[in-house]
Amino acid sequence: MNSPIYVTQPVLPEFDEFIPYLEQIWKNKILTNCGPLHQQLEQELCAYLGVDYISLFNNGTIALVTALQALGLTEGEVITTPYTFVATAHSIVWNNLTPVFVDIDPKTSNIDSINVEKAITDKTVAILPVHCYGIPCDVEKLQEIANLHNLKLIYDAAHAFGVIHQGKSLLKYGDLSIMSFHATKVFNTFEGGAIVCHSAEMKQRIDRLKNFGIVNESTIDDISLNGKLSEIHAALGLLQLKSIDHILQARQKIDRIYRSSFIDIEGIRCIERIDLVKDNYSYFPIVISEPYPLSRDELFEKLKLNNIFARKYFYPIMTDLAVYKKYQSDTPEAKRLSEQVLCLPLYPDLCMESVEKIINLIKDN
Ligand code: T4K
Repeated sequence: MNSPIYVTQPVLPEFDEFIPYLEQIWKNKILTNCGPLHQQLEQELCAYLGVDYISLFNNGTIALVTALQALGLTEGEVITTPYTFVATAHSIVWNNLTPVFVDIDPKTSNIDSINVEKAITDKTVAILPVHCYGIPCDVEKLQEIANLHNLKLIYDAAHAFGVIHQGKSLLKYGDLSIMSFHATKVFNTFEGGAIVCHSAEMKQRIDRLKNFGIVNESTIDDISLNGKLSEIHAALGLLQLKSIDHILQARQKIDRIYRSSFIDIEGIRCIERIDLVKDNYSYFPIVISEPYPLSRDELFEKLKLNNIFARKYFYPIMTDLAVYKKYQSDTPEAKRLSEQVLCLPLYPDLCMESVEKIINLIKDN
């Protein structure tokens, strides 16, 4: 039997390249608490991504929780999308805020700004959209709405590493953006994440919040978490950054092959990527509907029988999860998309033979 093909597989640097970093850590015995490798990675990421300030985190979820705290959001409603990974919604509830789920635009899979505007009440304090699959939200319109209603705008940019939109980093929009460097992401540090912000004052606030709220040895200003990224993880990030452009090129090649192969299949829609200066091809979602002869779940099972493990990112929508039932709202577009979507394997080491096998299984019905 062929070996299994998963939705993704992390890229790793050459093992030997990691050893000098380990030697450095073993020699100077600085393992964490924003040491030299952590600082170097923050600087190199700012330069690579074209942003002013980055604060590294141990994962994207804690970065999200901290981002809301950094903006002083302690009560009220946060408008967000039901079509996302649970971490987005969890971060709102962890801050004792109320998530208000509004419907998406099925063309992009992102929150629809018209629905955002309709959902604003006198309790609304922030908007938390997701650049789903790395596809930019309607950033101009969302900023306009946030400005008009005096709301904070935080982007969950967990999928948006390196995306350039209208000539600048997508991470520059909004008050804050959070990233994930999880093993399954375009850029990984095993586990990891970051907040991108736009001022030295905000960076200092976030740096304190991710370190228990410590100001100095005798002053603690906030009741916050430990969100620091260790030196080993930062070292890995420095190495990964060296090959990021090759990683993105390899992803683009597979994205193009899939896209051109499915163009003539009725009932298969590839979610279009906006014409970006730089894309990151972070997922390959297809949307399955009639007259394609199989339902999404049937295609999922067929691929699985052939040892191909596509994923239903993002099914179910948040409001269909028992833990979010009390935040129920009517989001038919998100529900429909979640029942039709399938993310196909996409990662740099996916060989052409496997890509062809996946395409043929989808074509032959
Ligand atoms: N916001 C959004 C919009 C997000 O999508 C996420 C995370 C976050 C926030 C939170 O960021 P983090 O706190 O995670 O930094 C995965 C990831 O765990 C999660 O990071 C990600 N989104 C989500 C979309 O997907 P699972 O449960 O689907 O992962 P898992 O373990 O099933 O992995 C998928 C496939 O990847 C496996 O079948 C095999 C492969 N894999 C996975 C891992 C972990 C490997 O080859 N090696 C590995 O080490 O959640």
